[in-house]
Amino acid sequence: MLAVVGSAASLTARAEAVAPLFADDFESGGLSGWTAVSGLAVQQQQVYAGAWAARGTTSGPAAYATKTLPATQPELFYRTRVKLISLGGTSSVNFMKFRTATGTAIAELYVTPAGLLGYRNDVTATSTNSQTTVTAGVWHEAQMHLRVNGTASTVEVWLDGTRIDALSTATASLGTTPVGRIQLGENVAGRSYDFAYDDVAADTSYINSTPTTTTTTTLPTTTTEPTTDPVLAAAGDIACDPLNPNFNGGAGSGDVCRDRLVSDLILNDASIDAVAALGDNQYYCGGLSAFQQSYDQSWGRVKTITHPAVGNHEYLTSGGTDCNAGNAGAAGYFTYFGAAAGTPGQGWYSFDMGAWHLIALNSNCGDAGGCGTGSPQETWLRNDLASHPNSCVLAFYHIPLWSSGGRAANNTRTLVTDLYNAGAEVILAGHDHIYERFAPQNPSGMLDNARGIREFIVGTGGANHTSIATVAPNSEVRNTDTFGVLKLTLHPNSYDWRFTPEAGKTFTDTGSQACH
Ligand SMILES: [Ca+2]
Repeated sequence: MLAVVGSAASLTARAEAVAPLFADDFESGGLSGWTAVSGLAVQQQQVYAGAWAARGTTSGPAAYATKTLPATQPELFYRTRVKLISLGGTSSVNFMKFRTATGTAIAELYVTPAGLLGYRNDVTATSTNSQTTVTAGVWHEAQMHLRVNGTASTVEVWLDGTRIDALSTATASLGTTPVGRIQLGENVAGRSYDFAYDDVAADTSYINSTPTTTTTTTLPTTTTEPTTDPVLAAAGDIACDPLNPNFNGGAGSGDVCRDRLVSDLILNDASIDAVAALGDNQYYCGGLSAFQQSYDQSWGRVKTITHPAVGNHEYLTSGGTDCNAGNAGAAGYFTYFGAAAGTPGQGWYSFDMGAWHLIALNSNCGDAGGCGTGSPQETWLRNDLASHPNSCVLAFYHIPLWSSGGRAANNTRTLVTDLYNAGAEVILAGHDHIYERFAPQNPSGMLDNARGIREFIVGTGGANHTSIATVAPNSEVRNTDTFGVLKLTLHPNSYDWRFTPEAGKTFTDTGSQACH
């Protein structure tokens, strides 16, 4: 079955990756693609691909070229193949550099005399060396990503497809002037080296080492071809209280208490690597005995790969099985999930899957000690984001900031702002027992296809369904009658989503989108 592309934004992102802002493989036999050239030359002796490559060979004069981009870019990825034929002297040699439209240096990648890869922030005049060696005599692929955003600017560096964490940060100070020019080679005279360059490209998204040669025709297969990238399955609002009249020994009845049916989906799908339980995992109050009698018999069968978030029901202390003062602080939840739920009592923690960073948050803000600026959770989140500059970030928690189901709440807006500022891609929530997909939005709920976060509500874990109250702005897809899980395939620089319905239902929702 062909997948449906989810939005115009994903089309745009893919198209840009195919037709970059700028590319030069030097097969023209010259440097006519460049705006200004000083000392750099094309030649045929040291070539990565084709018949020509650029080369800077010098024992003194500078050897570089600059390209003025068609438009300034607050965010830019810049890739080159580079070969160190020789490197002499005692100074580092810069080989790729970002400048503003007026020529002011922003940041650059260099090789030290010892052959280590480093990056210089030209705005703050600070240099950082990695322990990564750029081996001489072989072609490498270097890529650098800048997002100019004041003190929350992003720098990411990859060598041969591996991100160099020592040179990557989400809290760089790169000023506020966007990138207007890129430079290939070293502009400072008095240095001695011989570097070759090929396959130069600049774009607004990660530049793959094997560029796709077709555009939209490749999109349908993106979500269906075999992949080894990790798959997360998520839903919330899951297991009925054992006292529920529809519990039926865990099998449920009609359209209620069908958490076993949903967990069968996960058990029978070998592609799923991890599960996110999005809160209200156990009704009516998440008492430990309720977890053991109900959740543990259904979703508990995949507990070893489950990452839970805590919901509002888990904090209740009356109204259901094992609900009493002893359940204060969501005691049953934290006891049942143990270390998988993070530090007992907090409800927030993070982990990595593949290239992605995933963050569980506690949207029961009163119980969490607040969700506002400077609260323990918000402080932790900002620090966690700063120390994990992954290009792709997902957060999940229970109570949504946006919903058409009537249960949205503003309490997480500061947390969402932190996520947005860090360039996060996806939020998963529950609370309304519906499925809903939103277009990418900024924290104010405005459409933002460039930097926005896409929220999914997946309150379809089996407990029961609720209805649509008022369709919210930027809501793209809604369903109120199908249990199931949202599967997210976490590619290194993009994700695919697919809602997988309970047996006997047909509703689905699929798409793909690049990370910011
Ligand atoms: Ca070439």
